[in-house]
Amino acid sequence: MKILILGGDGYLGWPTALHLSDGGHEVAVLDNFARRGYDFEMGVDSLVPIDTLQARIRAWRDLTGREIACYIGDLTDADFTCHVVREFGPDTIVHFAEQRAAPYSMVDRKHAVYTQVNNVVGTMNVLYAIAEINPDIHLVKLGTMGAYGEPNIDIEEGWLEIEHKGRKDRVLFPKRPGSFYHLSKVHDSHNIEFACRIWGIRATDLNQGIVYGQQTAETALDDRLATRYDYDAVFGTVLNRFVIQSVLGLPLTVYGNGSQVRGIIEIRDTVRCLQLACENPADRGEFRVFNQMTQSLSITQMAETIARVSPEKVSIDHLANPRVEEEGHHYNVVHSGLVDLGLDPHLLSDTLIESLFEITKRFADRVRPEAMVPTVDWRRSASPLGW
Ligand code: NAD
Ligand code: USQ
Repeated sequence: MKILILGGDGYLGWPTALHLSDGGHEVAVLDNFARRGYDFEMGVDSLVPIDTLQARIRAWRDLTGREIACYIGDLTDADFTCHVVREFGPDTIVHFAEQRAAPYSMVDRKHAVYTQVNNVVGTMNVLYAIAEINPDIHLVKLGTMGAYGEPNIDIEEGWLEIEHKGRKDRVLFPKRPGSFYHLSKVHDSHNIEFACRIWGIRATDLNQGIVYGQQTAETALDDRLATRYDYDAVFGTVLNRFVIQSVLGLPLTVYGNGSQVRGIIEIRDTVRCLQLACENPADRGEFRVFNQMTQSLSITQMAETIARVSPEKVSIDHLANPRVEEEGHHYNVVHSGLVDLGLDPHLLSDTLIESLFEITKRFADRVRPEAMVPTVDWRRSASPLGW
């Protein structure tokens, strides 16, 4: 297949590009380097150093003989988006290219508006490019488990059968997310479902849980192929942060009482899920949804797991929660769609955590400890930046 990967310079887009290229697909990546720009804005950097996109692509070609085409530009530019889709002519478009940090979207009005415009407008331009150039293209779009929030009923895969006053219907599962970032994913999902209905395009919405880990079989081949590994309180995700805190001898920062439960997935399963979704496309007109997570843990369980595996003694701190979140809630998620397609999940294991300790130790001197401290406060419409 010809697969265009939007956001192919990011934490997940780059390893997915390598995995699909290794699987024999003809791959192109597109990125505007916004993610590298947020690092400049905040004065932080990926813990594991990453090469430029062009150098990574050269390294992959030198090691494997496989070419990856590269487009530099912004999806909010409709002409650019159409140009790339027309020129590369993909069978599948994998869309990772959004501002993806909840805290970044909650800094202030400017960051919230930027997040929603970037994400919603970029996705609209992709939908129009598909409809105008080739409605047969399969859109594989990264969404998020957090879009559902914490309903007091089980979370189904995207759709819900309801019976109301004696009548039945199948509706999109109700959403109640916890940040303006997560809301941008809800808006995207509605726009994509509508495009499937009116234009008959095919789409898969992958509601992914929190990703942890840093290496895949392909990125581990050479340091030049490494993907990013974030530790700061804005882009660093919880399990990766707990690993890094434990290596640095810092207390693990549990927000609130830690009873919030979240769906998680290891990065090797992310790239495998993307491959399965691409190779088993949705039907024309179908808006297909998978919950892309492999297990559920509370934040306290995550912290206790890392503390147990850590060779050094680590403490667990409960910070006043800077976010507005439910605690002690019901959380039972259906996530069988990708398993039915062939996913064999890697669950959180001591071996994986130990390998992350090793990666972290190699680069621990690159950490700016003050960037670990959460400064974005959900309850204030303008949080102090603190960076
Ligand atoms: P990332 O920020 O590392 O990668 C996103 C990439 O998209 C970046 O390289 C960025 O420069 C690019 N981008 C952003 N806006 C763009 C635009 N307008 N035009 C062109 N390129 C643009 O994020 P990630 O962690 O790799 O996440 C990828 C996707 O997966 C996101 O959509 C995110 O919401 C979703 N997701 C991530 C996680 C996670 O834990 N990392 C979990 C669930 C879902
Ligand atoms: N948390 C802590 N301590 C920390 C960091 C986070 O207790 O030091 C808690 C948060 O309060 C939250 C949970 O851990 O309850 C997850 O936070 P996170 O920053 O790891 O993840 P989140 O903000 O949910 O966002 C991440 C990705 C996002 C993706 C989402 C998947 O950044 O792109 O969409 O995970 S999901 O959570 O399923 O929506």
